[in-house]
Amino acid sequence: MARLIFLGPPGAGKGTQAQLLAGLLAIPHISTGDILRSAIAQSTPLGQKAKSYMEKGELVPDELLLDLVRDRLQQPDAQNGWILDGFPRNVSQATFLEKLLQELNQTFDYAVNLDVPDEILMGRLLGRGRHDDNEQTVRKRLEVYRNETEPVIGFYKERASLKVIDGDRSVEEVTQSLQQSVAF
Ligand code: B4P
Repeated sequence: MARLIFLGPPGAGKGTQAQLLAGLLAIPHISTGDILRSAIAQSTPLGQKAKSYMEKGELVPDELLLDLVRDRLQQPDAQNGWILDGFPRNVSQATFLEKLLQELNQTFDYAVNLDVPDEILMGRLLGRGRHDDNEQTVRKRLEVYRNETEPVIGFYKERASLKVIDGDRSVEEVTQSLQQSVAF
């Protein structure tokens, strides 16, 4: 059983690695970004509220995500492990998650920071071609990451549960390193 939180800047490969590792460990990959994109595609009330924030490269307001994460972690398939990808995105979400896990009587193994230099991130995101991957939005997402998400790394460092993985390697090498360091 593994319970892992994936951190890292946009384009670090959180989604790529979380999906691969979740498949290998047969646990759910819970990506708040994927959940929001699917809500937008289906034009649900959540999607309608999230759309403009995501298009601008801003974080979606916390209140749209907290109940969603609470519900998802209580689903039967999440009782034997999970990989949380893209949540928490700020210290207030991290504090919420800490309390939620206490409530659910769950602990997590590691918060994993995938470390990749900015110039590489830019190239990856602009090469991916997703709707929110134009240059202006990507710059905004990197700025939001520095201001709001980077402090989350300190949050987990203080709790001695942070693992830093060099994400500036091939997809296979990063997966191998994750298997050795956090999922065995
Ligand atoms: P996310 O969906 O989380 O996406 P991301 O951070 O941009 O990308 P990720 O790091 O997963 O990169 P990927 O593996 O795809 O967030 C999107 C938006 O959703 C946010 O801006 C925000 O608005 C909103 N949101 C989500 N969660 C939220 C929350 N909790 N609170 C508020 N708002 C929230 O990789 C990127 C590219 O690199 C791909 O093309 C991939 O193929 C390539 N790549 C990956 N690994 C590689 C490697 N090792 N070498 C070369 N290329 C690689």
